[in-house]
Amino acid sequence: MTEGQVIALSGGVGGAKLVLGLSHVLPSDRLVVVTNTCDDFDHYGLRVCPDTDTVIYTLAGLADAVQGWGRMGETWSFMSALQALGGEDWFNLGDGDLALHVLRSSRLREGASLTQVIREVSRNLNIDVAILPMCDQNVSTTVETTDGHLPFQQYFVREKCAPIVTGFSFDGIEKAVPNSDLVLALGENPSAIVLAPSNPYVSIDPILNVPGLRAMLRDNKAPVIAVSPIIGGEAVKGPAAKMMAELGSEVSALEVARHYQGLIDALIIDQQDASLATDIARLGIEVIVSQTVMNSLQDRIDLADVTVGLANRLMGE
Ligand code: FO1
Repeated sequence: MTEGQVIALSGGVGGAKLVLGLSHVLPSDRLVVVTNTCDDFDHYGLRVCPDTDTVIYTLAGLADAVQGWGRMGETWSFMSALQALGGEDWFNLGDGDLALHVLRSSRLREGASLTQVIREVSRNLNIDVAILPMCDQNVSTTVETTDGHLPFQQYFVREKCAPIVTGFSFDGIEKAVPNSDLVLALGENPSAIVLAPSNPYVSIDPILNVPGLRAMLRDNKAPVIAVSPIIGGEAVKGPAAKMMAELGSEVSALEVARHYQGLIDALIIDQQDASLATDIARLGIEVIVSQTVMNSLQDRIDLADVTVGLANRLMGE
């Protein structure tokens, strides 16, 4: 087992499952989680950071794993009072979740960086794993659809992912700077870089599009391993498969391999997709067939073990 850190890039619920598994198989000082911040937006003057918050709640044992976002056992007094006052209520803010948005927004207004705020929140929730937003600058995904350009949360929540997607843009990304703690971690001989099973287009690509970051990952000695979020032609959760189809791509783990080709050394696919292994290998990508459906905590741990084991083998080669 090499001693370097495992650096995991994650979006929301799918990526967070593998991150939880990794947090069980690695000492906390050997896991660094980089989160997508292009889902982030200002709502009622509050900075909401969905993918980062899903990872925070997941590692703190507070997540509503079924819903995929927010806190378990949440109450909704704020939302019912807001509705009674006629406030726009398409985006649900639970009472406990609201405390995080209020605190974070206050700290950001005081001049703290998002990284600093996430570090403070993590410490108060007894999370030892480093959770790093991909950058501290404000960036946001615009979903280009046949109904026009939509801010990400309006596409995802208000329109329930119904519009037909034609493309994406990551507004502000050209001014984004890779998280400095991430750059440090990349310079300390990490043992693996993992693209967790999140949406390739709107969760992983925003991170890879932070100027300079894709090259830093590709050129790092550590193996770059992706876990396919597409299983049997379906996304486990969310709009990845629908987006893939609407963009005219084949909806498969092979398409995921094509999407990451040139960056990844290996792709972990589910047993259901074993027949695709040869075609993926032809792309120069090592293929590992394993169970990637994560229903139980043990599933999460087992997939994390497979991922870390693969990294060690590739590092040894
Ligand atoms: N997703 C929804 O589908 N409906 C919601 O009302 C909703 C509220 C919400 C509040 C805080 C938060 O951190 C996430 C929230 N999400 C909600 C999920 C959010 O849209 C994420 O961007 C998606 O999970 C995609 O990553």
